[in-house]
Amino acid sequence: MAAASMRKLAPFLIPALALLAVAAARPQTGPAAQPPPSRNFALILPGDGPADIVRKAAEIVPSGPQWAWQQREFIAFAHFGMNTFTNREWGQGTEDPKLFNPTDFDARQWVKAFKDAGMGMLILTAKHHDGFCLWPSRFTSHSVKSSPWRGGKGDVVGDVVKACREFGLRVGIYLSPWDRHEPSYGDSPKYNEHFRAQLRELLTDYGPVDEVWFDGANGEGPNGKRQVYDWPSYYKVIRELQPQAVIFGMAPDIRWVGTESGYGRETEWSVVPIDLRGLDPAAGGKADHPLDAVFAPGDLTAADLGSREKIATAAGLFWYPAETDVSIRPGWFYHPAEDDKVKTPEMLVDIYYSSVGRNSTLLLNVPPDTRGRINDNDVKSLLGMRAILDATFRTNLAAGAAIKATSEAKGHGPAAVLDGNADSYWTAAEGVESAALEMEFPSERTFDRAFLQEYIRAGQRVESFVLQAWDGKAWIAFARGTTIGYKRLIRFEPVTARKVRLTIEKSRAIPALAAFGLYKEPAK
Ligand code: FUL
Repeated sequence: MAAASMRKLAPFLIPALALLAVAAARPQTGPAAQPPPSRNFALILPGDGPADIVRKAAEIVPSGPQWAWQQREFIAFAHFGMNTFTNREWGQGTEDPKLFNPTDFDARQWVKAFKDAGMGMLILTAKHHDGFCLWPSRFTSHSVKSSPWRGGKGDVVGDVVKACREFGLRVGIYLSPWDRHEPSYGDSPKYNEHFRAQLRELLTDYGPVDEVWFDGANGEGPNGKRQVYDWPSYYKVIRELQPQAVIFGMAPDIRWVGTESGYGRETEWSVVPIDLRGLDPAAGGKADHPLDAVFAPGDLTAADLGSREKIATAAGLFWYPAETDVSIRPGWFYHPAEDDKVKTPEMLVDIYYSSVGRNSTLLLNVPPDTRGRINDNDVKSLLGMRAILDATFRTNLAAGAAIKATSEAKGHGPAAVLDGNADSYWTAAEGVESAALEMEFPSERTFDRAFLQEYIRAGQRVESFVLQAWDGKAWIAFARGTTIGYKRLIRFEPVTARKVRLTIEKSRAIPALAAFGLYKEPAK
């Protein structure tokens, strides 16, 4: 839909950039002598050849907030608002606030279901495109305070935040820039001011907010209102008030995966091109958020965003990991006619493997109904999904194996991938980019799922790998893959073996793996 295509963001394949003072000032002693700076971006200089660019890509690491976000893995999305009561997906902005009247609102019921499903955060649509606010904003009357719900004294954002704190979920806020109600929309400076004020309100009054979701959707059409969003000024408010938060979408922290299907790419790079030509050389790229000033949206729907070919002509590179948003139902908002179209536990598990298992996070939308509760069908599917995942990943069948590596760096032996500690990692010796890990179990094991994890705080590096089992005479390949990143999950037909070998065939730098696992999904 138009909404989705508007969210497209960016690799910017703009060739070579002018020499920046900051970059020129970098020591020329080479990578071995000088540890690379830990940054989530890199400048490509005119003299950089393909090998320099690949090395630079491999040295880029997530920022602190990006790393925290990545570990959240599975996030709940709740589309709730005026559309819930008008049975629509996009409201006009002219709806009477009196229509908003949940009959049995219970945020605890939603959050408990999300918690039980294993989600660690909830992102709520505080304001969707119709402009109706789920909190009693001081900057508009088009909100819960003009509704009959709780006599105009209710606050959905407040209740949801309270329930999240009680159940230990983090909080995220979706605030639609496109606002079809707000009269100042289209008068750019005035609306920017209004939008910042609303952001400020939400990020001040409700405690910690860990993700702000900026949708690029806009359905104004050629004759509609023209609003020029002042994105950098929005980022500034967020950085100031919630420095630990990441910004999704129209911002340089977290990118849209490129579809709303729940399926990410087989090959998913967290490092992609960015045009850094506008970076302030005086700030030396050392300002807290140097990318905020230069980021511009582009197309994120391409099949390949970060391969060697894609980065070869980049003017800069940055860590820009993917979030996969999808709804448990066909629509984003609740519609009674979709009660029997809720995705089954098996469909959700397939989506999990295809998003979380492909170096992305999964943002699963579960929309509350007109009661202000999550329908039983959705709760059942969520719990069914959790039960399958828990049963599958309960026991790592590779744990306890005797493990050796064809190459290892001092202090980073291969046992690190089986120790259950994501902070320890195996890495090959300097200069060795292809290496293998061989595991021998005390007895034969049968498995049909594999889990691999790179130590991404050293960068994303692996480009291809293969898994083989020893059949008594030869090594037989049973699975292969391209990128790993934060998490790679692979499904295959059951394999029974005592010895398994993981070979990293191609990598952008020495491979660094934090974890490896083999699992068996129980029969139904
Ligand atoms: C789109 C919006 O237009 C939809 O209504 C929904 O909020 C989805 C997550 O993003 O761009």
